[in-house]
Amino acid sequence: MHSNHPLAILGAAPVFTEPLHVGRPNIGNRARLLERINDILDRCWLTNNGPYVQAFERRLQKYCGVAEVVATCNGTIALEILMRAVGLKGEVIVPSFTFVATAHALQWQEIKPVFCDVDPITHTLDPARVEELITPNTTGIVGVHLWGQPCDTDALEAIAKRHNLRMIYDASHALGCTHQGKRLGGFGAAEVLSFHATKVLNTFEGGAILTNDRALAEQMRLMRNFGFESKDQVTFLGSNGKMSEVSAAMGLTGFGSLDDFFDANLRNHEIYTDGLRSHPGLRVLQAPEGEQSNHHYAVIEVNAEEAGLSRDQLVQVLEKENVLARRYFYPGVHRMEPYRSYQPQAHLVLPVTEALCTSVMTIPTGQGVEAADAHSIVKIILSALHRAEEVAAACRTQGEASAIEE
Ligand code: T4K
Repeated sequence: MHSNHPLAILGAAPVFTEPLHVGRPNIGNRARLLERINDILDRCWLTNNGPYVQAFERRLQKYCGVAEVVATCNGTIALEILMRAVGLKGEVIVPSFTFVATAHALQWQEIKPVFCDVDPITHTLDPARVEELITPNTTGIVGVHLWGQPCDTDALEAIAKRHNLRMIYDASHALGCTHQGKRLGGFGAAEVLSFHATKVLNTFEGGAILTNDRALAEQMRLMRNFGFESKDQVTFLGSNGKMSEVSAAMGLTGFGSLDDFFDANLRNHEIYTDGLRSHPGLRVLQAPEGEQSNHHYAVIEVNAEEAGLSRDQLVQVLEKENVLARRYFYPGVHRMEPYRSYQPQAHLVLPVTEALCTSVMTIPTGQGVEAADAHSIVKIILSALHRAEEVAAACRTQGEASAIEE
């Protein structure tokens, strides 16, 4: 059946007439959102720790089971504020297999990100490699729960304790994911979430810092608002990291549909897993046994030799069908500027990261992807692999043609 499925890369019409995105925003109950926005306009209170931001913080605090939540205008500023508040300086150990913001938040404050390799199964920091990178200048470790996969918190926190380092997490992908039976958010000194439009729950732009340390939260609240302790009184170096009321209204509205978002992701994840698992050379990333996941990223590892086509060729095939698969997080942060220039040798200690950067793709999921769409995506991938030689030749000629057009 799959072998007969026509393919756009071989000249057929694309399966999808409209592009199917990775990261299409989940929109909750629109009427409820507009009601909230009207209320905000009626109150004429648009930002600066208004009632919607406070309600969103309370909602998040309860949901994640943490003592304190500091909502922010995005995840990157949340990381910057947290890194400064816990006193990171000098060198900080961080994965390179992450979105560039994790490292930029350090470098922006002239802290050197020291790139560490990840575990090939979970794609999170490999504790055995972390310890090798500690120097007298190291002040902390930033773990990333990539794709919502929890870091090995026990091992990382033991290392941090042994070497007197601060341990924080970038949990941007991880809302609703559990670790050791608890929702992520309360591990280490603090954790950061992102509510960017592309995240499972979005506030248009937004983020939050979650912690059980009340004094740290107090300090970060000041830092989020220019350091204002009270009117006219600035007691701290601060920035502007405030979340707006409209963003918080979007977040509260999203919370009302969070289970629907999770259900759509889970359904798509199961279709991808069932459809692709038996093909050699393909691995659909799975959440840890017994834990909950938001399944917000459908992550496929492609072993080109076993599968018959490379990750890049499959991305090309899918793009032709209007399925905009992404090569997250290619080429690896260590191969992006300024890190590539500052640390040209970084790749030498990152063999797993380097391999993942050429083998991982994410395919569309979320509420915008129906079950039938997910089944079609499976069929496209399997058909392409079935006709690998023909497809590889078409990828080559079409790749060359588009290079000439550019
Ligand atoms: N740490 C980690 C581990 C992160 O993944 C991120 C963000 C951060 C920190 C920083 O958090 P924030 O400061 O962003 O809160 C996207 C997002 O912009 C970024 O937030 C996210 N990670 C990253 C994984 O993905 P791009 O460069 O891929 O975005 P873009 O514009 O290509 O959009 C992705 C897809 O989504 C496109 O196919 C179009 C679609 N899309 C996008 C937007 C914004 C829509 O359909 N509608 C939209 O409104 O980075």
